[in-house]
Amino acid sequence: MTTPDLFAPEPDEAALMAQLRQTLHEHAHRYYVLDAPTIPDAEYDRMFRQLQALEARHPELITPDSPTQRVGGKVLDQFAQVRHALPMLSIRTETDTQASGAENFDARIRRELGLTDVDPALEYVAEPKFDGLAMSLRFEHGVLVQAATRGDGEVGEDVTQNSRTIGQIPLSLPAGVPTVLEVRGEVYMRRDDFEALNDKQRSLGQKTFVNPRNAAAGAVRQLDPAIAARRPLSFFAYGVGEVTPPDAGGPVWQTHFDLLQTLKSWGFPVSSLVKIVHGAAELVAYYESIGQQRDGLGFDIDGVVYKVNSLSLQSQLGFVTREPRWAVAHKFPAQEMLTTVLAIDVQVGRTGKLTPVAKLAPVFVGGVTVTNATLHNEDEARRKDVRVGDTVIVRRAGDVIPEVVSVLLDKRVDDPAIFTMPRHCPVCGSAAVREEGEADYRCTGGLFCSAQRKQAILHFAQRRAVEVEGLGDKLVDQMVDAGIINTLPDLYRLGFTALANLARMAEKSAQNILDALEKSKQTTLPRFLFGLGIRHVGEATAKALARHFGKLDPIMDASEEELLAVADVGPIVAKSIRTFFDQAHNREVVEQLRACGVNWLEGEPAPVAAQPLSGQTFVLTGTLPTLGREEAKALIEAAGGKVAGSVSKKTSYVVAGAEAGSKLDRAQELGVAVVDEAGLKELLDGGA
Ligand code: D41
Repeated sequence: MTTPDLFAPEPDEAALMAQLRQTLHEHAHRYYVLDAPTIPDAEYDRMFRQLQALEARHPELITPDSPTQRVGGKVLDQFAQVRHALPMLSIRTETDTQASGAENFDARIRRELGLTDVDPALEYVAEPKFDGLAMSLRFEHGVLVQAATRGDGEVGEDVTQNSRTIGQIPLSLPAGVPTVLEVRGEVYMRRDDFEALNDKQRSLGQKTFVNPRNAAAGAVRQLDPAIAARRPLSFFAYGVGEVTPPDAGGPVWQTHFDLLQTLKSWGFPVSSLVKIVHGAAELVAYYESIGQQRDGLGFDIDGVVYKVNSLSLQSQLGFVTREPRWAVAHKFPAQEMLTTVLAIDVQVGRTGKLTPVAKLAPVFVGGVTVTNATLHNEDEARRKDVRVGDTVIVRRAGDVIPEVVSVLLDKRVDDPAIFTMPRHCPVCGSAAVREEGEADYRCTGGLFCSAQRKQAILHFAQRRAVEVEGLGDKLVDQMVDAGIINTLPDLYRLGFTALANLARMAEKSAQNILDALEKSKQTTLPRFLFGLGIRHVGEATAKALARHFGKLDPIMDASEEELLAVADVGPIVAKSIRTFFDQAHNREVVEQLRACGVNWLEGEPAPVAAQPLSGQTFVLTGTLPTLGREEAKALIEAAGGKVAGSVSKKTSYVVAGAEAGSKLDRAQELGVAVVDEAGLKELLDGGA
């Protein structure tokens, strides 16, 4: 790719404009589709402005595929209707959300093709079912001329202007493509883009969107293209409509998979999760595998789609009433369900934060049974106006905690009371206060509040802290309620009799708890620090503190300035650590824990100089030959590196082992370096 020299005398401005369009188009593709830009944004902007300036001088030379046309045109009062050249078919749904539901499809296809058990397995393409809205993009002579929503399949809405604002949709295609090409696919919004959009809406005091699909649909159907342009949308291609090959005959696809690969080569985003599979067993395996990856994908899918790969078999199978016989959508358990609110409780967290929680009639959503959904805080509960008895939509998508998205107001009966936040802690009765500028109410009871005490103990005993195996919330409730534990050190003063005397506590279990407590005494400094539950000190910060100071006492005595010298510690965290250790009772807890025998290996303060992996981020995928996952993570962190859960442009290395999954595909897509265990060890030794 060459950058045109804009300062050389250029008599033919039309040619220069064409060249700029082409260059900008290639960089936009690298940026939006491949996620691998090769020029700085500023350089792109410079060329973009240059083209804009030329177009201002020669409006007659503006082409519909010019990248300047992405930023939106005039505000519409309504969308024009468009008749699809070929109807947009709908897709038959297999609603059985068991993986074995896939067998029904294979059995039906084999029956319809007259195959018997002795015939070989059929070849299918399996795709994720993106949860967005279907769109048809019409290109004539390689230029995007029309985009339409699906509508009723025959007639949709003309959303051409808005589609041009979607960076992932090419405005023009390489030479040699069919003279007419309709590409069909799904417009969707990534979860991170959705969260960011909602955060922005909230901060502007505007209404938030219920889910990424609604936000995407709203953006596509936004009459003001300038607003549409500010909504971050993405696109995946999954099929074609009308295709008129150029005179030479052009590409003729034999299979659906070929078709998708060709679309990809022309610049359309095609998901790397699309796979060729054979027979029922592999369909089932695909359903299960995508189901497991679902939460971590970064965007919502509501199932998978199976398609017969061979186009000739597809035409042999044909369709019934607008549904092809050769494809089926196999749904996953829904991520949104209706249920009713039985009560609204207020829970007290470890730091005293009061959280309103809707107690729900049990409902199966996103693959689990949900009985609680957070209402976040008072403002959020009021905004959604959730009341006892209401019928609500609950959503559980990704790894996020279940949430009430909205109330079906027309299903509300009587006039239930509006939710108000209690002014006293529901557990200890201390005053609950909401500080100026904060969204949360907090119980002021501190460790006087048994809820906070219980949470503090659970936090300390959890696997990621000192780990007391078998000490769960039921047992902690019992111990605190029975008064045998008040503070953390009390844990290590428990006698066998006190434990065994608890209701439903067998002698064997009591001994197991004592053994687990004994074992937990031998810990590490980061685990201990994290376990103390200092506000804003999570695992990563605890590790950074331990690495920086080596020992506990200097941390307890460090000034805010000294704390600020630790990587990742900002003013809020520094202040919180200082405040914690300024409280005599907190220092007392630490001393008593040490006196009870809780210990760790103290180290030397880390040299400030660079560690081999400082500033680098790793993503682990698959099974490494000798190192366990936790081990690899610990080694990387000890060398100053970070371990992240998902691959992005910022990832330095993906460490791949056997059966590496989509993270490896993603790394390859983004051009992120991939190393194996041996490669990782070299890096750890400083051989980067
Ligand atoms: O991801 C999707 N939502 C998706 C939708 C997909 N991966 N493939 C699809 N394939 C088709 C056929 C088989 C008709 C070409 C579809 C849809 N249709 C579809 N989406 C909305 C209506 C139909």
